Amino acid sequence: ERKHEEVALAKQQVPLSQLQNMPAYQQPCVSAVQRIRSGAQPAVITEFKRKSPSKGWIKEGATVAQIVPGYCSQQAAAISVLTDTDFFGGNLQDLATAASLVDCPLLRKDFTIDAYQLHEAKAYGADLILLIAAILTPAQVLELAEEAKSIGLEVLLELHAEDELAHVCEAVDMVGINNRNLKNFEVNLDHSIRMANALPAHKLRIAESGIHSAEAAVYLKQHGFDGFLIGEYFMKQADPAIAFAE
Ligand code: IGP
Repeated sequence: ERKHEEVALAKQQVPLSQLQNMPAYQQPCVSAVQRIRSGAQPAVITEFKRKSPSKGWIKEGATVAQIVPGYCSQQAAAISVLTDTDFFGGNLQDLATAASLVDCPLLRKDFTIDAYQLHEAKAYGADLILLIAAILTPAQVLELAEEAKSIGLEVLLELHAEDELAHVCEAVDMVGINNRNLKNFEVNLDHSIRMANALPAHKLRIAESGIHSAEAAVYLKQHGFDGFLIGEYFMKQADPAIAFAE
């Protein structure tokens, strides 16, 4: 409780009790897991991303209203919205805007290190949150995942290195394997396939990053991935939703 308040204060954000009174906090989440399990495979989680550390600006000045409704009407399994400002040029208002425009499950994409951010995600309209193994201990993943589940959020755990497999726990709904090594930005699909093969059979497997062709998606699907998270390839097109439809 104390910790929440400290984080809120440090970031000059609203107190937890105020987040809990926001309308979206009271609403049930839409399940991305159910959508992926019941929908046509493979599922695509499309991402709204203005810029990235590896590519710089992809679509400077792009608005959620221009892009997110199209992703939704083209049957995205879920839509990822970056809320990190420094590296990705996003913010919480982007998430709130997306939530007001579509009923597709929304992933809050950020560097989650504190439970406060989970409550914030829920209050601004997220259905699903990201935990990144590279910046958390297995104990932190367990604690944050259980807290997220307790407020109805689903959890996507992102892995990259082999030694992060120990971060996978029951409270995690889906495992994302990041094809991109965040230290050198290299993309290696075969490394991701080896990682996916080492996961418990019942977890949904999502391949993330650097997917720029239908061939890459087919290859990953043939090797056991249930879905893909794709941002830059769509965002760099004149119309991201039309690129996704094709
Ligand atoms: C999307 P790409 O290469 O299709 O734009 O990648 C997504 O996987 C990438 O944005 C991402 C990310 C992250 C962003 C993967 N893990 C963690 C922020 C934080």
